[in-house]
Amino acid sequence: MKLAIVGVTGMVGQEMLKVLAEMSLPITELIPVASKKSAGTKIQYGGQEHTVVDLEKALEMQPDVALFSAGGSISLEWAPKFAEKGCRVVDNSSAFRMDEDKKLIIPEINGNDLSKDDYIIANPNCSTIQMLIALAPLHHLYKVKRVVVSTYQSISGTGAKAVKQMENERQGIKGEMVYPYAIDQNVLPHCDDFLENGYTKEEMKLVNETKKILDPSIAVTATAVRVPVQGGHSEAINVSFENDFDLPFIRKTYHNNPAVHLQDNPDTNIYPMPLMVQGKNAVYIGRLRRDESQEKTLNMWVVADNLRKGAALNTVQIVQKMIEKKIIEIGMF
Ligand code: 2RA
Repeated sequence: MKLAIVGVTGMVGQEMLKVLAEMSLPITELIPVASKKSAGTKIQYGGQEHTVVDLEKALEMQPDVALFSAGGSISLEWAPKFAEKGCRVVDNSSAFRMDEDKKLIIPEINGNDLSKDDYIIANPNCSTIQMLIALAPLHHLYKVKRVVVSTYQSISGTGAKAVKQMENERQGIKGEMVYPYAIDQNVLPHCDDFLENGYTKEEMKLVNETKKILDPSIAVTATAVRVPVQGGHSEAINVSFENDFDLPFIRKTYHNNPAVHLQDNPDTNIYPMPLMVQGKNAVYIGRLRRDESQEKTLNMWVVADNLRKGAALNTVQIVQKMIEKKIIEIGMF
C-alpha cells in the first residue's frame, strides 16, 4: 500500500509517522508530502530516509491512501484530485466533516458505516472524538438526551506557532502572537472563529459532529477554552439521559472498553490529567459522579492526547478499518 501523508512536517503529520511506526499497516511505500518550500527535505521513517515531495509530485506517484493534515484549503483543493485517481483520502481538516455525502468516522463508533463508495472520509475534530468515545457506550445503554461540555484545550491544537508563543511568554521573549492575548498564565474562551450565534466554530463542531456521528436528537451546548497546556485536551461533561443509569455498571463498561482508560479514585487522588496522556492511545475518564441537581444526569472528566486519538491515531485506525473491511484490498499491492 502506497501511503501519502499530506502535511507531514506539521504536528499531526509528525504524530502520524509515530503511529504508523507502531502499527503494522502493510505500507510498501511512504510518500511524505509538504509545501514546495519543504520539498526535497528528508524525513526518517522505518529506519530509512524519505524525500519530502510537493502535492503535484505526490499526485503523480498515485498513492493508494492519503492522510491529510494540511489545513482546510489544501484539503478542499487537493483531496478530490487524489480521490479521482482512486486514492482513499482521510482528511483531518473540517473541510468535509459536515458534507452530507462524506462519512465522519470514529472507528469504534461508526467504522462499520465505511463502504467501497467512500473515497474522502473526514476525521472528526479532536474534542469531538474524545467526548464521543466516552459517551457512545452510554448512549447505547441509556440514550443520551443532552450534553453540556466545557473543554480545556491544549495549545498544540492550534499548532507549532502557538507552542512557540507560550514558550516565548514563559521566557519573557517578545515573539509572534498566534492568539489575540497572552496564553501563559491565562485562559482564552476562544477556540477558532466566532460565529453569528455567539459560539465559536470549535464549539459548534462538538454540537454538529455529535449529531452526525451519534444521534441527531442529542442536544449539545459547549464552551471551548484554550489553556496554557502544551498537549492534551480535557473536558468537563454533564450528560443527561432518557433513562436512569447504574454508575457501577458504567464503571464496569468503561473498564472493559479498550478505547478507554478509567482513572477514577478520588480517595487516592486518581483522576486523568493532560500530563499523563502524552503519547497514549486511550481516552482517559474520571470524576464520575451523579449530578445531584438533576435526575438521570452524570458528570465526568475526559482527557486525551489531542494529536493522537484526537487526530493521528483515529486517522490511521480509519485506514485499518478500511483494510479490515476489504475496502482497501491489500492483495492489490
Ligand atoms: C484545536 N481542535 O484544538 C482544534 C485543532 N484541530 O484548536
